[in-house]
This record gives sequence, C-alpha cells and structure tokens, in this order.
Amino acid sequence: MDPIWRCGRFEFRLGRPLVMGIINATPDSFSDGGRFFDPRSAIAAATVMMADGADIIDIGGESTRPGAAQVSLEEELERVVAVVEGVAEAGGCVSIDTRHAPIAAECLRRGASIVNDVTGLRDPEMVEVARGSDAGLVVMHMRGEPGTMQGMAAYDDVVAEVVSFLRSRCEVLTDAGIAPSRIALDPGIGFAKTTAHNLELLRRLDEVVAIGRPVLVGASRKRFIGEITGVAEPRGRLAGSVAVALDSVMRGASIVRVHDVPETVQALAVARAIREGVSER
Ligand code: HH2
Repeated sequence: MDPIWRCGRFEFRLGRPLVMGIINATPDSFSDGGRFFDPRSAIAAATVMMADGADIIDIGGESTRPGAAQVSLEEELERVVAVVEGVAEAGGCVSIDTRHAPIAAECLRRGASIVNDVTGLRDPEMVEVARGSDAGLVVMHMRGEPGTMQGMAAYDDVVAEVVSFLRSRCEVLTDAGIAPSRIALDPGIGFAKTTAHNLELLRRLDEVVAIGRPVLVGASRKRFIGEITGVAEPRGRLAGSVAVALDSVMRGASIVRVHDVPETVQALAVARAIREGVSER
C-alpha cells in the first residue's frame, strides 16, 4: 500500500496509526451533542486534543446518528465554519465531516484539508468538489440516509458488500482524476449495520485493508459497545472504545476516529511499543 495519505498541505506517513479527534459542533450528537456548540469551546477542545496527540480534528455540524433531524445548509455551515477556520489557523489538520458538497467546498476554502463524507461521495457534486481540490478524502460505506439507514441493515454478506461498495467508489474517484494517495476507506461502523454486522466487519477488517488504501475505523462510544457491555451512557464506553481502536489497528486500520484522544493515544503507543519496541510516538 502507498505509505502516504495526502491531505492538502499535510502528508501522513502511515507507519504509525493516526488519531482523528471528534468535534461535533451540534446540539444533538449522540455522545457530545451541545458540548462544542459554541465555536470558542469547540476550538479550545480541538486545541487540547492536538496537544494530547490528535493528528486530525474532524469537525461536523450535522448529527448522523440514526433518526437525527436534518439541518439546513445555512445552519450546518454556520455551525462549522468558525471552528474550521480557528483550528486550521492553529495549525491543525482539519477534516470536515459533511455529506453536502457546498459545505465541503466552503470549508476547504477556509482551511480544511480532508473531506469526510459518510455517504462515500455518492453525490456527483461532491466528486466535483473533491476533484477541484487536493484534500484527503474519507470514503465511508452506509446505506440510505441517516434518517432511514437502520431499516436497511440486511445483508447476505456485509463484508463483501462493504468491500465491493468501497472498491467501486475508489474506481469512480480515480476515474474522475483523483489520486488514489488522497483516498482513505471506512466500513461505516453503526451506519445501516446491526451489532452483528459491526462485529463481523471488525473481525474481517483485513478484507477492507486488502483493498489497498488506508482504513479508518470510527467506533468510538457507539451503540454496539453498549449492547455488548450493557453500558447505556455513551460517555461510559471509553474502555470498550479503546478496545475497538486497538483491535482495529492490530488488524491493519491506519486511522481511528475517537472522542477520547489522550486515552486512545496512550493505548496505541503502548501496543506499538510492545509490537515494535518503539517507546515514543
Ligand atoms: N461516525 C459518525 C460520524 N461521522 N465519519 C466516519 N468517517 N466514520 C464514522 O464511523 C463516523 C463518521 C457518528 O459519530 P459521532 O460523530 O460521534 O455522532 P453524530 O453523528 O451523532 O454527530
């Protein structure tokens, strides 16, 4: 695999796993909704995450939790734009978590380096935005829309379907002239998936890794961890979230998207030191 993920002015060597810290500038995200609704507190939280070792800050202005209410483009932009600018000005590698092309385009103009699209850039307008930039791209698998996806969680072989979707999206993007070195892939844990689907995707992550692009896993605090452990409160799912991050990296994931940056960074550093005898990040 290409050992570099190119994201605008950032080039990540994939020798060690990357940590993407989550900032949801929303009132209703499933685990941190409301905390970072004020841009100043969002920028301050992102700055702490970077000091704690986050490589990338993923900023979202629309909750994609099952059944979440839709927001207008104006509202979504208003929520994220100051945060994107502030974090980019502070030197951070900003990822904009959006499925809307106009939001991605504006955030790239304001300093974002990555477009993280939970719909896998299915919208041709988003492919155009990607083509007109040098941003990194996170291509995620889901079915339907956040509002409808949970009714669509039926597969013959969930891993085969996710792999085939991600491969075909890669083809569309590279046919559009986008360099493969900009593309990362994500199986979409919790998006139109049952707990059994999530576990099977994680267990067979090597099949996603075999596509040959860096793989991102976003499992932090998600509902399946609560279903396995009985922990109902998302913030109580830290240990389970760290377990998934470690297991995913051991199976070849290159990027983990997490709410709890210092704990994840510490766990990954220790696991890496055991594997490779490296004592620093
Ligand atoms: N999960 C969420 C949002 N964006 N992006 C990628 N690439 N992968 C994911 O697994 C992923 C994602 C959902 O989690 P969160 O942002 O914490 O909650 P919400 O959607 O309610 O804002």
